[in-house]
Amino acid sequence: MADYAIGDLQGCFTEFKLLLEKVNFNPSKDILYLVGDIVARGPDSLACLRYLKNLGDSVKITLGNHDLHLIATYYLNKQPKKNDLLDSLFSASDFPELISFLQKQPLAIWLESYQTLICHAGLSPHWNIKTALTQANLATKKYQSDDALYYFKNMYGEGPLIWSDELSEVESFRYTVNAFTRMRFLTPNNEMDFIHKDAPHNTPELQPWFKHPNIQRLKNTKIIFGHWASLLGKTDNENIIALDTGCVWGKELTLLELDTGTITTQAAI
Ligand SMILES: [Mn+2]
Repeated sequence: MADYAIGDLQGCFTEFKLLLEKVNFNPSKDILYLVGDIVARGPDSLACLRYLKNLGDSVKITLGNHDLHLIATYYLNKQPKKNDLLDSLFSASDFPELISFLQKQPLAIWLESYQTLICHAGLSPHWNIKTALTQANLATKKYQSDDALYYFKNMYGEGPLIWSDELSEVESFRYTVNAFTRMRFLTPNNEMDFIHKDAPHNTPELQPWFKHPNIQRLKNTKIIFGHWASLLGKTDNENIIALDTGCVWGKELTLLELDTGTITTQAAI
């Protein structure tokens, strides 16, 4: 019985299967957590989604920006971007079922026994774990509700860039989605920055969200996230675990065994 977390798949199905074989993943006893961005840019997003859906209760996913964008594209009846390589998914006979499977997944997962938060991009430094889970749960219910179309229509846009208890329902939805799925850097005013994607040493004018003092002082809490391939797994904090190591960009796919902290990787093919 083992619990694993794995970084952004982005359609890298071959590497995903090889990595699971390396750790002898057994879906009848093991649990696999995915930090999101299952789809887009890589060669086989369709196979990734079908495989995960068939694993049933042994897989848990926190949605990434690409996953939410896929669901929104479906809801808004739009065509996928060519460079996302999603044409075969959109023409698949089981496309609606795969969208529905993805839509059932939350923005954040709290693992009490590991005192660990799992999410795609990170934890807003304006929130403690309890507030973050409350906001994640509220936003998740909105994109799963009968009003999902309304929320997908209003999901896009960068503001508000800073959290406030005074935000409207739609504003707090957008802030929550952006913080959990798109955040990387913060400005000196603690606003989220959505322009820069490079490694922190190339972006000294901005602060990575996990370097904020409110995050650094979370001593007995771990945060597992993906989304930021240019970190290459480096956060300088053993409790802040970056699992996106850029498989889709020709680097590698990373898997963490939660109990032991053991890292296993599979190079991009
Ligand atoms: Mn992402």
